Amino acid sequence: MGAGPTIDDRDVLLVVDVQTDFCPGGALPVAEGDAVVPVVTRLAERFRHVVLTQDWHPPDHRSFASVHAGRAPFEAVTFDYGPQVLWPDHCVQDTPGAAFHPGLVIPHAALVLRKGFRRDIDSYSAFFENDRRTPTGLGGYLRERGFDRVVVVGLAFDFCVRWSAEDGRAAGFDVVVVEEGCRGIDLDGSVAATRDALVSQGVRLIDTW
Ligand code: VGL
Ligand code: ZN
Repeated sequence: MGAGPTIDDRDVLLVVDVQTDFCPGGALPVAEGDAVVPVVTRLAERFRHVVLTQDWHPPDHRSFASVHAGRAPFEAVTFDYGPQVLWPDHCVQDTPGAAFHPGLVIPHAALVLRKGFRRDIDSYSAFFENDRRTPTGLGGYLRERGFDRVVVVGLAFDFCVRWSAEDGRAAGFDVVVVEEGCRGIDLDGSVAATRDALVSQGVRLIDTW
């Protein structure tokens, strides 16, 4: 038993992008990204309902700096749908880097939601692609399953965790982010900005559960 709030049948754990490429040694490593693996694995044992997301890009995905002549990874650009960071090639469909970290053991996860598979649009959020309009279907799934609280952990805190938490809240779910189960990329202060944004939008941030 953990020390945190009681977990019941209306709670779902959303595990965001705990994939090899986001861990040290991967293509887009998040500092200490692998440190979330045991935390998330243990937390998941206490949830009956778990959903995993998996960043899953075609090899020529438009978020990759490599497909834009003269651009470097981590540059900020503007696409037709708004601001976009250009990334190193990562989480290419069916490559080892796109696999879940081998230490992540959540056999009872009911759904693996892949995102970012359309070549011309990135998808940080588990709910909407980066145009903020194209739904992934997760909102409908969670509502139909009767969940009312979404507990979010994973990588990276300031990108896919942030966007997923914000969209979950906007969709009407209670949203809790457990920071011990997250690590961030931190571009230009984005970790601090994420904390402020989440709190101001009514997402509960807790250190541990
Ligand atoms: C992510 C950058 C690019 C994430 C995914 O999972 O936070 N970040 N693709
Ligand atoms: Zn990605």
